[in-house]
Amino acid sequence: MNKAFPDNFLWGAATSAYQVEGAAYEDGKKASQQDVINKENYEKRGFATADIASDQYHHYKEDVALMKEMGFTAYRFSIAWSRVFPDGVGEVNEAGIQYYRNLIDELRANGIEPIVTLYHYDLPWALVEKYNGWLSRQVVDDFAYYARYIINEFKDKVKYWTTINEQSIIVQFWTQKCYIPEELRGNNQLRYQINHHMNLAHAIACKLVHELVPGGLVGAALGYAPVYPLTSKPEDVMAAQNAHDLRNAYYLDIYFKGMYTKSAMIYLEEHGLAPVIEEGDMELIKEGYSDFLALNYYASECAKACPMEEGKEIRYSGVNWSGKKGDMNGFETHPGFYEMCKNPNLDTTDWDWAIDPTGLEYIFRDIYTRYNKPLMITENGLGAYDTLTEDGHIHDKYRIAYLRDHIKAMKRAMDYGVEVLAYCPWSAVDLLSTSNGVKKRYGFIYVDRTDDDPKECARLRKDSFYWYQKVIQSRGTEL
Ligand code: BGP
Repeated sequence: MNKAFPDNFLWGAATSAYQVEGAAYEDGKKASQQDVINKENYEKRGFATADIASDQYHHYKEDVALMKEMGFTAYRFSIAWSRVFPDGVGEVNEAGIQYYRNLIDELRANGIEPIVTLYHYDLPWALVEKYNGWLSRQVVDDFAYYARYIINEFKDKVKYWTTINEQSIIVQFWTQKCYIPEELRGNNQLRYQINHHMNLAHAIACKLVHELVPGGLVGAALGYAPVYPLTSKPEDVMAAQNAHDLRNAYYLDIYFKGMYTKSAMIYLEEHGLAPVIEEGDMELIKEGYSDFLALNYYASECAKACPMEEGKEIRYSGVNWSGKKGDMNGFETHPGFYEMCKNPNLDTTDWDWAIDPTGLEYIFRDIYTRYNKPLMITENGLGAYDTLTEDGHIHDKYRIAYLRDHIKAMKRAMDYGVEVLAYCPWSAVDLLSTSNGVKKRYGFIYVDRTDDDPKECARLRKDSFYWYQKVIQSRGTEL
């Protein structure tokens, strides 16, 4: 028998607006950049669009009832900026904001704490058309306008706020997470410029929560992977340190120290990649301090030394588009600094993500020791192909095994003193993957649709649904 989790520990799961809601053009909502990007993905690769996704817009009551049945005490979701402000700024769309009022009221009526993310990749398309979205500094003011409205609207109903989802992943996979015009895609400095604009937006949102929400708590939701050295050779260990500085510390130091990690910034400056920072920016970033850090943890990473060599160039992470193990097309490389590589010690998912529960314990211990702030999990999960049996079951024992091992790892970190507020794995219901359509599934609740055919999006309980229900009921003693 495992030791019980604290009484007030929040158990739930996560989703994001464009991946789950659908109703992309309904009740006054206009396109977000994800509606456009996913339409292109559909045309190019046959993955579902975001038009219907899991249709949570029409199924939210049913979904909340299922969450309640599982015993959730929290639900982490995001607000679609373009549902509330279809043009990014200006007039509020009454029907759009009403949807979130209804959802939040429904959650609270069922004893489920809303954990709201302000921004999860889905910038209003109007702002991309107007000024290329996050590439322009103007977006910071427009985000402030949107964030102030939302935070003010829900200040009495939402205690936990996360600002921007996964800045680190946006830098790596910028054309998937942001709409970047073809002609700018060769300019890698813009990745870090976008990130700088997001740092400002994040800081503004933190300040707004502190100003407007009585007792409110705020932090970023960071996509985070520990970086292990491929071998114990000192040059590989140093490369892993370099990778950690540029991929992890570069974000954490902003959130908790209000500064850019020096080594990473010097590397970026030397390669013409550093963002332009204006007067007053760093002061603003310092003022927008975080109360906690939300972590999205799926996998660990591995790095090795990368000596400067003729013809070796800077490149960023590849993607496994096919869902066949081994199809990952390339690793991030910074000659003279580090090169990411496969960890030979770990098994992977079908999409080549290393499965590593110990990595979760490791990052919790490491981050807590460095920054001493409470942590929460806002994503963690296994993307897998599920099979719906003829009699309507989904036997996802692989998902149960993954989640069980990660919950155990989280508990070990807590037993060593790490303060953890919540566990919200990815995802509550099956949804549209950011890069692999709907056949890569994560949910406790199965959504009956395919990439080609949305059908009725009927909901079915997977085996993991019943398993998680028991975990919550027993406060983690029955895993
Ligand atoms: C995170 C994102 C989520 C999510 C998840 C799984 O990076 O915050 O939006 O989708 O990863 O990734 P994918 O959908 O690519 O499998």
